[in-house]
Amino acid sequence: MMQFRTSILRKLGVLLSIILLLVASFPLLASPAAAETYTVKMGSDNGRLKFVPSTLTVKPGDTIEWVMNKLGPHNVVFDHTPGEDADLAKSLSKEKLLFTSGELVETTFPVDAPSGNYSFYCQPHQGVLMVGKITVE
Ligand SMILES: [Cu+2]
Repeated sequence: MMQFRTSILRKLGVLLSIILLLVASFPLLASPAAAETYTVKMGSDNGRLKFVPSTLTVKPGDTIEWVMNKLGPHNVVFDHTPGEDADLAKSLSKEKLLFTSGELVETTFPVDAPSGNYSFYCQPHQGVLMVGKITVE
């Protein structure tokens, strides 16, 4: 009987160790994959032709959600990337014009996106400086 109890206790101990190990290692496993999503409003709440925020710092793999807010139509055209990579600029751009409040498009920075500054503008409102900058860390 005593031996039986000891064996059960030992098994419980092993089980607890495994559970603790899994729980403790979970944040380590989860954090590298955790990409952020940021929201940028197109047209400010107070009726200005601006991106809000107009500057943002992100990491490769992060996503920008461009939300049509006010005074459309708006779109997003990237004109400069680190190293002036025209193909990358094109792939980040969302040239479709958004007219309806609440409409959204997304740009995801590739996991191998070079660090540095990326600039963009809204085509219909480039003349009134509806522009912005994203820094990839
Ligand atoms: Cu615009």
